[in-house]
Amino acid sequence: MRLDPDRFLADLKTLRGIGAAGPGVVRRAFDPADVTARQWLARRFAEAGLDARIDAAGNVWGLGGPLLLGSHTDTQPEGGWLDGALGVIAALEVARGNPGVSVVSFQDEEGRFGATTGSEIWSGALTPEAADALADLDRLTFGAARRALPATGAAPDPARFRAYLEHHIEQGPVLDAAGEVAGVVTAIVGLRQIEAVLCGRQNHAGTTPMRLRADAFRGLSEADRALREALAPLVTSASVWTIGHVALHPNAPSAVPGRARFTLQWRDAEADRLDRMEHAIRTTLTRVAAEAGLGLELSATSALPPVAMDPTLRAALRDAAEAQAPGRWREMPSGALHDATNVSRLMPVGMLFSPSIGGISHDFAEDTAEADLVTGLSILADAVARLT
Ligand code: HGY
Ligand code: MN
Ligand code: MN
Repeated sequence: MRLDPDRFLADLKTLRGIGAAGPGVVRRAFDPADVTARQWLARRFAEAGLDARIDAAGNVWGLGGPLLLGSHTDTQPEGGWLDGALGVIAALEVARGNPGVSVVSFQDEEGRFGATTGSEIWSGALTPEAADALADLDRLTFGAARRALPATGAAPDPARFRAYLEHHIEQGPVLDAAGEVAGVVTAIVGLRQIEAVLCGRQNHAGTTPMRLRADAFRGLSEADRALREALAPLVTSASVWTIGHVALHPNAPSAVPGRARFTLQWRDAEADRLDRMEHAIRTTLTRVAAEAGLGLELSATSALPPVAMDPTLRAALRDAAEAQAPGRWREMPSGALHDATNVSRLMPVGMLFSPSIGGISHDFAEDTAEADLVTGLSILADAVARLT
């Protein structure tokens, strides 16, 4: 297999130009830029001699041999140019001239509608009907959105593949701080998420005395403090939780907020600690709402379990890393979630990281040195050669 680093970097930069926003990218699942990118990908897969198709969930496949490589090409609302894209373009470059490899770009890994929706559907973790009912924060459903990208073929039977490898940026500070160029992933954390609504009483911001207010934002502020207190004895320094989306109603300077809708997401490597965190989260939110005289609506929990990487794939990645970048790599867990979590329901999975400059990701400023991208490609190709 003869890699062409210039072609690899050129493809990455062409993809970067679809939905470009300064140094970053905006390609939300099924938005016009995402549709354009996926249709471009399908053409590139076909030009590479792969059996290219887009399935009903918007996953883009380049079918060849039984070793599946890939990631995703949709982005966060303010996405980096490499999150997901690196793994898909590296997979394409490795697949060129290698009959043992297939390629995929999963849809909605960034969770506009669900959480890693495209690979959840393919892996059987989510039915197409349930997926179609998922809605984004503007209440657009997956079912309505996916009409923008007509299917061109059926999703492949997972039985045709024997393993999955995903090359991804670390999205954290570890490799960059250590001056290392590759991470062989040991495990991917589990993730859980709920949506909550605190319901108070909308009122006039000038005439409503403070003691008479049922202020939903004040409840959220108290909830954030109470959660930190409740979770502190349960967590380790690797546990995380985030209130990443907040929508106040009516969200107006002269109105006491009557409603605060927000998401709460938490992650950890241990399933039982995720359970304990969930219990503390639900009881704390219930208590704070009651004490503040606010109503509370809590959604069901969406969950992705912690997943260990396959030992054989890890060994091939370790050997390849040592061959291509002796002494400049490490084994490490993934604090970010990936499609590999869902694919692990079907087959052995492995992951390779390339460093993120400054550990920045999910931000337009996300970046990696080109030399490190090419080193990652070489390690991926070396591991594939050891596995085929
Ligand atoms: O949120 C994540 O971990 C992934 O980057 N979507
Ligand atoms: Mn990603
Ligand atoms: Mn991401």
